Amino acid sequence: MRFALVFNPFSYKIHEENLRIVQKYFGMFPPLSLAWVASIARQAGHDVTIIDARTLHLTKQDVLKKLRDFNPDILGFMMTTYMFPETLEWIRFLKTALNVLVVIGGYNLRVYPRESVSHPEIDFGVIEHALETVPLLFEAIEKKQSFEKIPGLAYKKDGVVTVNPPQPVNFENFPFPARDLLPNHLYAEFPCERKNFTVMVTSLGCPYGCSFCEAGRTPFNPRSAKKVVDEMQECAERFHIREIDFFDYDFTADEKRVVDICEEIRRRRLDIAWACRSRININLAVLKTMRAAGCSRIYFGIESGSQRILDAIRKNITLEKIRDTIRSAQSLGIRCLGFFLIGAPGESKTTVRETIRFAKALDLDYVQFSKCLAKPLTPLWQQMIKESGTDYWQDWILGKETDRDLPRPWTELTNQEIDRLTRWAYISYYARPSFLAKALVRIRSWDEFKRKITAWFDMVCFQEKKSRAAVNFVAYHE
Ligand code: B12
Repeated sequence: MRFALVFNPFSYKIHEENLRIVQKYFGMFPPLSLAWVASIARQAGHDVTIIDARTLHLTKQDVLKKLRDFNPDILGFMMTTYMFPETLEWIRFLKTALNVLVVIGGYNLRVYPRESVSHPEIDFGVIEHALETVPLLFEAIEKKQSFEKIPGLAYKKDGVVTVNPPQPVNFENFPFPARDLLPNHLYAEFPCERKNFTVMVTSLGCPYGCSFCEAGRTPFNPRSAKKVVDEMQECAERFHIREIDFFDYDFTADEKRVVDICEEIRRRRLDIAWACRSRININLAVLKTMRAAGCSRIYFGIESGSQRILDAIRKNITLEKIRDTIRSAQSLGIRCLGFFLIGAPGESKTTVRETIRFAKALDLDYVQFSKCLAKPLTPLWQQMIKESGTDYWQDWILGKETDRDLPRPWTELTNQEIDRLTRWAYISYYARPSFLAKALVRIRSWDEFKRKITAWFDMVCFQEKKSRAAVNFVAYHE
């Protein structure tokens, strides 16, 4: 089969958890999910291409032209809940022009498999992982066999959506993402210091149960240290990658695995700077090992400066532990970024002020304040459904809802107040002369200076009163 995967550009949404200004400067990231699917299909003997229309700034017409040259039998798209309608619009356009089969996958299929596949332009949906499902699906299409026994597949049988339950997969058995099909030299993230840059995922799931996160209590499914470092080495040798951001929900969940990865990086003398996301419960000895192996930034989920809020969201950490861990990481020269939530259960103006004060006292290199959102599969989503009597996200997937601010029945703050407090949190954090002086001293190149100073001015001086939806939204791109 000839299989073309398309990553379409996406716009800013009102219901997003981040302010528009933050989305704008996030960066350009490789469509990693599609790169996994591509390598899985290729391993099964199919011809595959990926068109990263977002990064290459391609229009629908440009993509159509490229697809006509490739002449696919089947098109593939990744679906998140939030960007579903606009990806569907791309699918509609390309399917009408090419009249080929369409398969979709991605996180949204786990939440709404039936609703996603109910649209007439979708032929197949892969509910969880592509590893077993895609090779079996392509074989069944080629041999004109039944789809009944293919695990993890949603398809239409006599016009009715049928869902075959998925089977668990072992992440260790995945081939490396097909980065050879991507424009690796174009990717970067805001705090990035070296190029080429990429992202990696080395584990699935998260054993913790925070109430705002959809990954809570999903089985932790790690790849071995050897496999992880083999992929890093491939990145360095084949794609000239010198900086990697590990996007795992909690890269440090298994201490022994982290130490093994670090020792293997050092043994192979890989010259790669890397960053990762971690919970706050990580000790000085492990941090030292990470630093020695090239870890330059850690993104910590801190969420709040109020112990009451931390307990309400079931974060299972203390303010004291946060201070301790950040101090340890900083003492080793690791740059620390804190993720914070505004508008969490039980939040008031007072607790937001506590959070801002706490973030400043931690003296973090970067902070991100997100508006707490009822994301699908979270306890907060269940609460929103119970209190509003409808499932906004389900209606959104079915095309019955518009992009709008969602209710937050768990706090006394209004959406307007949450928006204003979030903007204020950023401005009061980043506009401090002490922060600016420290950040300027660390800048290493003219490009980095331009990127950071423009973002700073945008954030502090020109930020809009309320983030607007934007069809022509362009993320910053170096
Ligand atoms: C890397 C990443 C990105 C990258 C690359 C996106 C991409 N297409 O690869 C960037 C930074 C661009 C990105 C952007 C966004 N992302 Co993102 N991203 C991730 C992240 C961290 C890792 C993805 C990954 O590689 N996982 C490992 C692989 C093995 O698993 P997988 O992605 O689930 O893919 C497997 C299956 O889902 C399936 N599959 C996936 N896609 C397809 C497509 C086809 C055709 C088939 C057959 C199968 C298939 O097969 C894959 C291999 O088994 C995940 C979180 C996570 N840890 O998974 C979030 C995640 C997928 N992203 C998420 C979100 C919200 C977004 C954004 C909306 C954020 C924003 N506001 O801008 C955008 C939307 C992008 C879009 N076009 O829709 C959510 C989705 C939640 C939801 N309910 O839909 C997640 C789950 C994070 C989270 N916890 O919130 N993201």
